[in-house]
Amino acid sequence: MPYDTLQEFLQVLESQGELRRITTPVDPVLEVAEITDRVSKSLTRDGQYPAVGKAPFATPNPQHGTAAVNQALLFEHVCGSDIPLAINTFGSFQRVHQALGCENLDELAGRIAELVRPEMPARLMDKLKKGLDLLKIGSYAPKIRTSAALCQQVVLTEQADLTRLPIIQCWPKDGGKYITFGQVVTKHPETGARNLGMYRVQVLDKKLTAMHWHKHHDGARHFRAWASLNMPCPLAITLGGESVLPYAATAPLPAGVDEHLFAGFLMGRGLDLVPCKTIPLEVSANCEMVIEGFVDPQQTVLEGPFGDHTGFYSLADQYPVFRVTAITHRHNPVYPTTIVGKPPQEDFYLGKATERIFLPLLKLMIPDIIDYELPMFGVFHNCAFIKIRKEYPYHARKVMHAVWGAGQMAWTKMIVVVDEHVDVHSVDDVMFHVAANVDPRRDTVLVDGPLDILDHAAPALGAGSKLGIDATKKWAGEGQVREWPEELLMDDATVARVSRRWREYGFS
Ligand SMILES: [Mn+2]
Repeated sequence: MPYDTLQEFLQVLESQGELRRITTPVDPVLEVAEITDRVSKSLTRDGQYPAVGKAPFATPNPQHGTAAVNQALLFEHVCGSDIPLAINTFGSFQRVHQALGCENLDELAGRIAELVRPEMPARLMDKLKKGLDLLKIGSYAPKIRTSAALCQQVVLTEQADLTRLPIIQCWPKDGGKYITFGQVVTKHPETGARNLGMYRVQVLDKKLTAMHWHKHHDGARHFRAWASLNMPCPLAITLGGESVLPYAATAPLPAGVDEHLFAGFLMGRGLDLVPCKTIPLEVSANCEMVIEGFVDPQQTVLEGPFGDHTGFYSLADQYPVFRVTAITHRHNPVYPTTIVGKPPQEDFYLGKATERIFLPLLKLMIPDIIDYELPMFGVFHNCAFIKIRKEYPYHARKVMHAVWGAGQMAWTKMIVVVDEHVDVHSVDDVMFHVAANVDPRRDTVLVDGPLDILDHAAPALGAGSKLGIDATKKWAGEGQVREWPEELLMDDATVARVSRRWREYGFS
């Protein structure tokens, strides 16, 4: 089962040897980030790096000395703050499984697939929305309570002061310190639809931050709706809470679906929400800490640069300001945070959770897809490997174009399509078939279209070209004028027999 609070989750991790306490005083500026980066790029206790059951993409950096163990970290003494800091809590497959309360992600994917039944509306995201709407009638809807809440054991209004929190700066050229693991709650002023999204927050002063979000984010939509009424947008940054909340806040749900409902679905019970003290919003009662305030529709401020999950700095730009009206927290709270940068870090595992959990939905949209992999080096949008069972000439090209028309997958800059026998989760196996099976002039496709706005190589913001590589076996109808040789593959019976007798040969 998932955990009710961050601290419960941390206690269990510690009892399993999955959490390390660091008592040495550390600087919130860069030092926490550098320690955490080394730990996230180390082997887990069971020797995995970074993926379960796969050959490693890279090995830990030897110049980092004696390898650390990839564990969650609890920094008990961050200089300038009395509050301990938790990081890397989601930084392995095992810890993500635990936070989401599942044995493996495919099991969860199955539960999502059940939400999307055939009699539902035609468009996929409508199906998911309808399925999630049905949950509201069930027991997964959040319930608003007015009894005393854990996250409001201490209420600070006048004395609210962000500079007392152990907020970190991740990279040398970042614009400043950022809250990086805050689940941001907003509501649409007219529909009342609630949203939970994970957006970075740059701290500017005791009660002032910049509010960063991309135009297509639900939080930004809510803000624009408030701004069009000339009203400040109430907003709460929640930290901690149910162990499923950070994932729920990052999952690509249809607009208009409350992520608290999805979190309830993952928890197996509706979340308890509690009204905020100074703004008209409700937040999870089990949070460690809540920062309440309003986003000002009149004023913007320079936000950034910020070292992003692409491995590059995102440029500074103008964003609205957020004015803090209160900070509430439980007695002895823990402050959760994360870092992003070159993978693998925590966000890699949260992204993998989405890749696996949403595979059944992708298959519904594009039934040709057997499986796919967003390889770690591609940082989500730069590259996708797609496996198909090829049935006709140019089948791979049809699938590329379908992917470039499918929701957020449309932003994928490079697509490699492989045949059914290829291990789509192995970079080596995929690249073997790219190198061997591709005639570059014939088997590559270049198209123009929308791209991830974080793609700095795109000539214009969010727009540029994309590459499709057909690494499948070529057929006569695709311009293959001579015979294609057969690939070396052992027959299934022999593979099974040797596996069965492996120990008999003296191997372990
Ligand atoms: Mn949303």
